[in-house]
Amino acid sequence: MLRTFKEHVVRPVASLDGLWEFVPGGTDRRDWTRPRRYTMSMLVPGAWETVPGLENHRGIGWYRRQFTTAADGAVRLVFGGVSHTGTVFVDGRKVGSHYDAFTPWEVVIPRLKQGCHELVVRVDNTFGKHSALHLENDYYTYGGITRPVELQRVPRVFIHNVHAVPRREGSGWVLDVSVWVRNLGRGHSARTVEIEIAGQTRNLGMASPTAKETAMLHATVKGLKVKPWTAEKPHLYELAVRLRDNGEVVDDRIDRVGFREIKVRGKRLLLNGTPLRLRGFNRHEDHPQFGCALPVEAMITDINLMKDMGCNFVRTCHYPNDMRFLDLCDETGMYVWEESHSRNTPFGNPNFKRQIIDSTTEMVDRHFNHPAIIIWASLNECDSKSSPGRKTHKYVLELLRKLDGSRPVTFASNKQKWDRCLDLVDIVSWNRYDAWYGGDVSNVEPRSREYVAWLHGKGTPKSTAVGKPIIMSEFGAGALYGNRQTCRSPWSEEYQADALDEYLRVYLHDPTIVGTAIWQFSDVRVTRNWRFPQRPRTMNNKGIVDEYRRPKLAYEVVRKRMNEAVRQT
Ligand code: ADA
Repeated sequence: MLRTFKEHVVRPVASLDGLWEFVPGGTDRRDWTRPRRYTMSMLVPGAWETVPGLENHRGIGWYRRQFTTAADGAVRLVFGGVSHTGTVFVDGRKVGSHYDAFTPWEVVIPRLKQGCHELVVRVDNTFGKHSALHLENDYYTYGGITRPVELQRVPRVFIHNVHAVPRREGSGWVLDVSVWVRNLGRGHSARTVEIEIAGQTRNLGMASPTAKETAMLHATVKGLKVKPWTAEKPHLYELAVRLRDNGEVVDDRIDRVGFREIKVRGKRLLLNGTPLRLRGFNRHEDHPQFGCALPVEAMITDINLMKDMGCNFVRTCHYPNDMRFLDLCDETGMYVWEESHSRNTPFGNPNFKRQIIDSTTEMVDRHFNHPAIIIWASLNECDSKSSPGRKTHKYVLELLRKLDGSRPVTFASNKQKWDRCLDLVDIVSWNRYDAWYGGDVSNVEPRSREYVAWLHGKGTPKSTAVGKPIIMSEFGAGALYGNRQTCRSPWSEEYQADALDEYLRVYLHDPTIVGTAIWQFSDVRVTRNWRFPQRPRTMNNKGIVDEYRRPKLAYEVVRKRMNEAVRQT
């Protein structure tokens, strides 16, 4: 299942998860020779690196399975994520493809005969000029159909997507609802759009998309008697959208709404009008037993561990996450900073602009309704120093605001006082390693004071961000699990604990720092030969837990500091 709940009651949906036939292809992405034999089976969702012999396979993989349709008509195949490029063939005919592992995508086949069909997916996780976002990096690009797959039967006119924006109005709440209705037919069609939420059913009016077009219907639902959504009390309401044709319900889409409003006011972040302070982690989707394809059982373990340490916040570094993880954040109450796929990404690749726009658009379009997402971001540690770099930051941040004006936007910067883009964001976010790269624990406080004063100082050339809230979006230190040293030297668990203790002592009690995101939750695999050859174990070892989620000494330090901060709010 794509979600932790059923998105459809009326629309027939079948999960295509399970064992598919599989055969690894070569490493040459230009080779499109269809395999004659499939020699293995591969779990979907899953990463092929978890299969012995394929741990380092950077190339092509071919997947195949059958599916059956109960009647002639249109089908919609939905992929939660394919890493990193998927090309889909049905009965030998190419029907769609998609680049980037981290956003859901779909293939709609307007007419398919009733009966059994062959589905083949060619997966490519190679690096090169074709891939501007997936590249040698300080995390690993796995290979496979790494998130769930669904087969849906849709009528000629069906619900393509639904967005819902909760807004406070007076003492109550209203809901701005947008419904996109797609028409696969050759003629004009009109359908009634009805919604049901919090015990109220409303007719939103008629959507009448012309042939092969999509029409959007917008309405505001007022007078809702609901409880607000917060991390402490995550009240969720089911939103059912139904399409009626002459009174008969012909399609539906179910999502959830959390009534919460996130605003920036001066140096503060406000949730439902109350100052909000974020305490949490950067978390990669990575696990030695699952690659990036963590099952929900592993996802909820990560959330429970973060909550156990007193955290209420997670940054999906550096890409959009699995919708089921976001659902769990909605349900358990975790604030999320979600960002489109980029980490120190060079802008010079000719494919970059198209690919970052797609990743950003798909992220917002598909993850729009998650109340847990309170911040949109992109372009982690990219070029925010040069004029061309500023142009890129400008169009990406403006795109985020155009797609969704209801959430603040930011990017995580490591350009310190050379940054030329701080005027473009709602929140200033800094990645700082004052106790690690070129420094030690004693650097943390003086550097933090210096930068906060610089940002809010008068007259500094870059003080265009005066008066904006600050999130310390990354800070940390490396420690090898089990490396215990009374001399407390770097890479020991003791040093990491000392560093985190000082970071949190300084950051959690600075009123202008509204959020902290430790780098990082767990140790993760990185790409071999990445430019930091000194990554021990070819892993990023700054996790507070190791890759198997075994706590390092810093775990207790984080828990103590975070809970101290909770007591003081
Ligand atoms: C950067 C980057 C992270 C990670 C971190 C580190 O801040 O954003 O992805 O590489 O450095 O561990 O050095």
